[in-house]
Amino acid sequence: MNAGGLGAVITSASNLGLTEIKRGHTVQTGLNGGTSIKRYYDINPSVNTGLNASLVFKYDDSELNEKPETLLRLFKSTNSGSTWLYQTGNVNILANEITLSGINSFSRWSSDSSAASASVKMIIEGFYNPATNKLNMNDTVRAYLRNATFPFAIVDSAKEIVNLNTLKASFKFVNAVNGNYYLQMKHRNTIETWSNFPLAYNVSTTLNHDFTFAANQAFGNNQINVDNTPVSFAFYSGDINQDGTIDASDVSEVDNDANNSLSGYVKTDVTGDDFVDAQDVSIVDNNAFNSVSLIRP
Ligand SMILES: [Ca+2]
Ligand SMILES: [Ca+2]
Ligand SMILES: [Ca+2]
Ligand SMILES: [Ca+2]
Repeated sequence: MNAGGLGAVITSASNLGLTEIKRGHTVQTGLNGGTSIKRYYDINPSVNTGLNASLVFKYDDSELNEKPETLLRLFKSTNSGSTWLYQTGNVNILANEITLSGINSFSRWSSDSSAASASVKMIIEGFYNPATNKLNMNDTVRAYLRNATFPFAIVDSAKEIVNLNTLKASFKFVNAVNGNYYLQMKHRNTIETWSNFPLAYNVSTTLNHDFTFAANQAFGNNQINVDNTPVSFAFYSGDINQDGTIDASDVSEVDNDANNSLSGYVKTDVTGDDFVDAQDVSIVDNNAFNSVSLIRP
């Protein structure tokens, strides 16, 4: 049901009865401490319990209110916007819609991405251009929150894009409670890298960690100096098979792909130019020569 084409599409096996949907464009406040995009819906079904419904919340790019679109999630308020509850949801930034299922009741719904759980600044060695201080491409990175004590169990994880200009990725964690956690970072062809210490994490604020300004921002100082203006350190590139060490087996994979002039989005492209050649081999070779390996608590 997309009543009146308003852009709140509800599907439910239950009969919601007569349902009133109103769309508003006033920015809502207090969503996990932040503000909303410029759209909300008041959804009031006659029957409003045990619905097990799904909602497709549509929006327009002009309504983003400067929120990073990939982090949009749904929030609901049962008191007309005084307080808000986080509801998760999956955003499709091309279709401009956020989808959530398993909804048992409706009320006022809106969306916010201001609640970044962690903003992490990092450099991927091979992708970095010291002349421009930028990465050669945006790429996917994964962040994990891990317990501060042995066996350092994974508490939460999130996947995001590191921006080639800002060198930052903003992650949204949904499971972790307040506490101190190691931040563990993974990328398709770098050595897994951990934060120097367990970091204080609070669900209502954004954890900021900058790996780049000193080697010792990473556990075991496990970073390489890639620039002196500004002084910058990066995650080591070249763990192609992601086994925690850069060695002859990684070199051999890159070597093979370089011989075949492989192109496109491939893990053996450690420079991020979508091409595998001698430049990629040289970086991996160098790190293999230095026996670069994962260092973790
Ligand atoms: Ca969009
Ligand atoms: Ca520079
Ligand atoms: Ca390896
Ligand atoms: Ca390359």
